[in-house]
Amino acid sequence: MKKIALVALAATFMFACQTKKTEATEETPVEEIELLEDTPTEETVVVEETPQETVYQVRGMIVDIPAADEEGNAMVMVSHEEIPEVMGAMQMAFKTNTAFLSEIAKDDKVSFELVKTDEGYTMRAVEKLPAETELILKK
Ligand SMILES: [Cu+2]
Repeated sequence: MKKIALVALAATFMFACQTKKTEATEETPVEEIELLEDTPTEETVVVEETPQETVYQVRGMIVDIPAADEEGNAMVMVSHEEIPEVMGAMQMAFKTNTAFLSEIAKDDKVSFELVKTDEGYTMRAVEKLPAETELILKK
């Protein structure tokens, strides 16, 4: 009786080992396939999430910097030069993050990137121009 029990135990053990081996062999190619499939999917998502934007380099003068909201954004009033094929010289407000305007004040002459997306215009990369810079603004 003891011998039979041992053989049965050994058989169970061997079966268990075989099962594990089989599982391990099956798991490896599955993981590889998932990795291969993940890479192009992530790349596709990044391309889809990139917003369509057109960037114009614009010069103007800061007219007013109102208080920013909780995210640091504000509608900054700017008197800007003509933007060829977009709009003439005028005074208008652009949404921007005022965290980047630490060295910019009212009446400063600036150069900035005007970003046009489906959601409208935003202003970024604002740089102060020398005070003597001559701008062609709407009077
Ligand atoms: Cu405008």
